[in-house]
Amino acid sequence: MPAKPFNRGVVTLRSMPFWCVANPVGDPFGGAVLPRISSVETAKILAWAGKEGLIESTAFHDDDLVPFDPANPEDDLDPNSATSKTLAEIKAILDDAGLVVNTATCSLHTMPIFRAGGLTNADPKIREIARKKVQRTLRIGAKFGAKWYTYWVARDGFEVPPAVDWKNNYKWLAEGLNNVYDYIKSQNLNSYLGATIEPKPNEPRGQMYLPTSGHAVGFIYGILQHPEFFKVNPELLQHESMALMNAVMTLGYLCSMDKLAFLHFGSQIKAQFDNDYPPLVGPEGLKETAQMFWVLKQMGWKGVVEYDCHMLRAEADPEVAELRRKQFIRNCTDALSITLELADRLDGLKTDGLTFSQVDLAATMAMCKIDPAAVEQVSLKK
Ligand code: XLS
Ligand code: MG
Repeated sequence: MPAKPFNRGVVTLRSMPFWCVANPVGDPFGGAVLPRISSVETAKILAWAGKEGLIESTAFHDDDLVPFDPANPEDDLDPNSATSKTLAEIKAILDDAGLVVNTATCSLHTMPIFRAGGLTNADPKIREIARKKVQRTLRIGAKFGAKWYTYWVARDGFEVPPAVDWKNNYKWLAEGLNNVYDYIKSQNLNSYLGATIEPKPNEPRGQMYLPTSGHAVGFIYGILQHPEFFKVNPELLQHESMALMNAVMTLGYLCSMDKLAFLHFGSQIKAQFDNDYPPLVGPEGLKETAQMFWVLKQMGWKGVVEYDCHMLRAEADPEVAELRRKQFIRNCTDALSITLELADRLDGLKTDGLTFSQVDLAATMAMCKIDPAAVEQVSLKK
């Protein structure tokens, strides 16, 4: 039962990843609030959302679906393995709901062996395990028809600059990503349109090697063997807001470079840790979020919006965990609809002869559907 594409404004598909729905919402100061659910149970909630018309797509880390054993990195090639059986069960659930897979990403952050990095780990044995884990993720993604492979910087970063092998760390990273290209091509994993880099300034490491979209684009053109194959998936507002940057600029820049693959979408208080609030939730960012979708329309971009966030820990209730998980998906989708409506209201904004401040006020009135005549009457009364 293939779902109808969303195709509203710049958004072709709405994607909800496994990890966002399954998230038991712990934080560094307190443990998980919600009960953990299996990958099959998560797939069922996603299938529900697909049938409700809330999403058309999903995404996963390899570990979100099946565990990885470094001693048996090719278990997915054995059709009788527990891994293959679980993957087949999940695929049947997603197919029945018509959900397509936007991106597959390899978790190089959860297992303690990757604590000092995955693709850039100074230990060649760990880099080799990471390489095999990435290849297995690529095969798993291909089984689901994934369109992209995503490399999120994860633990490829540092806390102690003099302890970093600066002559080699970016070479190792390039080797890891060149391997993604070579493996996709050599194995004919033809569902992939390309691979993406997801930058982030910090967290979980003190500093990350590709902190911003600008760093990612520079890295793609500067060192990768196949720059045409790699794009960027920024996470906005979160990742660039953590470093006090503006999401509208990031999108304008990535579109101008033809390097915007898809969006990770959520909300963020500027300069804080990675809040991962659902879109439009939280005390700030309304204008910036609406303007993000306005600029995408100006730039003629169309593509997938993938939520990458989680419910607020404060509202997670273990007594009604499934209900909260479903409400979370609905909230994200409602927030996207609200955002698209707000962005549409900025269409045709007249800026000629206005100062920058007047443009901002006019945009705010248009976005909030405030009649300029009513505002004038109020100010004249004073
Ligand atoms: C973390 C990232 C992560 C990636 C996928 O901050 O957003 O969730 O999107 O590994
Ligand atoms: Mg993300």
